Amino acid sequence: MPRCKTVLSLNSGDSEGDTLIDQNARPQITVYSLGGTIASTKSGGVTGGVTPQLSAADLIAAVPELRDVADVTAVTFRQMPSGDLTMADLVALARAIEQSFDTGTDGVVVTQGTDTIEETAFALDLLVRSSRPVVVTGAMRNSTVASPDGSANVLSSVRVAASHDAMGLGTLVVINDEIHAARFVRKTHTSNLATFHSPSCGPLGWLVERRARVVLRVAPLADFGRVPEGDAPAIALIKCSLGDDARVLDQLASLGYAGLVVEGFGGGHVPARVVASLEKLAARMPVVLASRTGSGELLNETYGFPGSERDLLSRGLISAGVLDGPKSRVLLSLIMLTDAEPTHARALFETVAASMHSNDVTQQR
Ligand code: DAS
Repeated sequence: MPRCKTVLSLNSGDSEGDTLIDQNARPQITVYSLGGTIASTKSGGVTGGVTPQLSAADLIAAVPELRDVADVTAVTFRQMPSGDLTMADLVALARAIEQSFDTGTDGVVVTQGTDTIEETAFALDLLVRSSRPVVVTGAMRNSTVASPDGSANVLSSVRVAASHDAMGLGTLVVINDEIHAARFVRKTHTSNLATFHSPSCGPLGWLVERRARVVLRVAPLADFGRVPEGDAPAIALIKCSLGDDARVLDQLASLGYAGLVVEGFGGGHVPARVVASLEKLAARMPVVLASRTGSGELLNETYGFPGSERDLLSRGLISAGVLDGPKSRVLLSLIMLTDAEPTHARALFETVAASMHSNDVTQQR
């Protein structure tokens, strides 16, 4: 029996049309596990400490309440600390997710290490074209300590992935009973359960009793073409700090980097002494200017001193808009994997970055 019904979409660029979860059918959810703390347990190795070992089936078996929510299919896709994931892993995962949607999955949950969720979730947001829910989750406490949070996060995530209200929100991060948009969420604490925040706008919703509540909706992301499988070109991410002359900038091209994201001070400022290096680099590769503050939109037209946002943008740097440095790097990596021509990369980056805060329905997928 088909679990989803296909309906004509008024504003989707997706030739297959949008799909709606059939609210009368039992939801079909696929859980992909990638490793991380949520999958970690004692290794018995010589170094001690926990390592990722639990499979997707193990994670699902630990949550009997899932039987009341959905039919769940478990897929162990990778088994590693999240810092070892690559862009190629994420492109492959996005393909697998799209295939599972094609064969009747209503929603997807990805479990992984929390360290890089803010990047992986945003990559999936850019890569997966379906409007069906994709939810990324993890855990801050592994299964060997008191009150591990993995099971509760899996249950909440499956509830969100099975929710009609989560359709069309892009990839979400569900953790600690909150629902966050991939484009805004950040890990903000090394160990606290409430580590995930969306500093620019707050969460889109929350879990209460057995329900997923979505109270805010994000603008649809602009499409930048189909990303091919393979390794993304090397993109450097450099944070400005007081007194540093950033001499490493002059070595980037010879080291083989194809692009750069620079996290400037405040609204998008760098020391005057590094301006010439950035201008030179921007003439040969895409150079994105983000803010190291981690919240808010890059300024555009306020300051006029050498190294100010006006100065840098006039010298060919690309504004990150509302994206922080790591997310800008994800976007630039995927764009360069799709179309490595620097002028195209610039236009594509600006289009996608602008769509984060646009309500122009013509940009919808
Ligand atoms: N083990 C780390 C990781 O894989 C941390 C975590 O999962 O929370 O990201």
